[in-house]
Amino acid sequence: MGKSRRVKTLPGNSTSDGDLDDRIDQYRQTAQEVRRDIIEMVYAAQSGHPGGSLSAVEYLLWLYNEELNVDPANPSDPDRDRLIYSKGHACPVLYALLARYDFVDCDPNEEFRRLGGELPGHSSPKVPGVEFPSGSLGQGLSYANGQAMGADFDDRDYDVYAILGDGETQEGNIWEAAMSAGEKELDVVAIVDRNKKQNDLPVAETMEIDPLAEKFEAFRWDVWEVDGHDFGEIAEAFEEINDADGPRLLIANTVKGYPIDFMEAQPNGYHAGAITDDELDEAMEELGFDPDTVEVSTK
Ligand SMILES: Cc1ncc(C[n+]2csc(CCOP(=O)(O)OP(=O)(O)O)c2C)c(N)n1
Ligand SMILES: [Mg+2]
Repeated sequence: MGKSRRVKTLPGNSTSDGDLDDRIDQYRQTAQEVRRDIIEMVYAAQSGHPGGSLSAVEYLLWLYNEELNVDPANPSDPDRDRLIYSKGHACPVLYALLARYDFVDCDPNEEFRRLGGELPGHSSPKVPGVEFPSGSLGQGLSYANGQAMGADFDDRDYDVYAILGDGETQEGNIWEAAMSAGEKELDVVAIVDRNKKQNDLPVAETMEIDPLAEKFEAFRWDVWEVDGHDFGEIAEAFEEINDADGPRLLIANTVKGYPIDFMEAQPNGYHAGAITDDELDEAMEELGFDPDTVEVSTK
């Protein structure tokens, strides 16, 4: 595993110095802003995937601020760490972060899901800072394995992270990749967003994936499990993850649609859809923003 642990100081509102508690306070505030950005983006486009974006905010903020060695001025640097975002339908969160940290300079509220727009509805590497063309679920872990093998072939010292949906782990390709990463002891860190819901229904009612930890352990992975909305738990897990080698899985227990009540209440955690005017106001209030100060219009 590479020794690069901290992001280069990212522009915008990145934090990576100072006391851990202070950093976590800052991340908590930033998380609310990122959630506002997600809701605005999906409202403006009148389509998109807010539920699985809202569940992914904390661990992605942690990666960008604490782990990833990436540089918006040189997003194709061959030595950059690789973030393979495999659940690419839930890309509003990724775009919100890439805009915040200056990888993209367009206005996501104008470009997301527009015909010919800069930010396609599933994350695409044509967007600076996006590594992997997603949309067809199940492929990101294999791609991450390839990147980890590439680091060895090219004698490079970058780290590889893969973000998977929990419903996504129903895909057969995930298990082929899990098996080969274990057998070849590949340096891959995977995070499963265990929000327990997928596109229509809860995961358990579609096809249960538990016991997830034991399944990965059987393929020789080391596994950590945290509350995926708790920066303190994420920080502790990464202290150990960073000291380990080989394939490592972080199960991030999250809530799909968090923390917006009407989204969480849906059987699919508001997987996808067009946010109405009333829902926009309600979501902003729940996030602590005055709806009257939100300036966003639909296309
Ligand atoms: C191969 C493939 N099959 C089906 C779909 C349709 N699909 C889009 S999102 C989704 C559910 C994903 O659920 P999960 O992985 O749990 O993601 P999250 O809850 O984080 O949104 C499905 C089945 C797809 N994109 N790709
Ligand atoms: Mg899910």
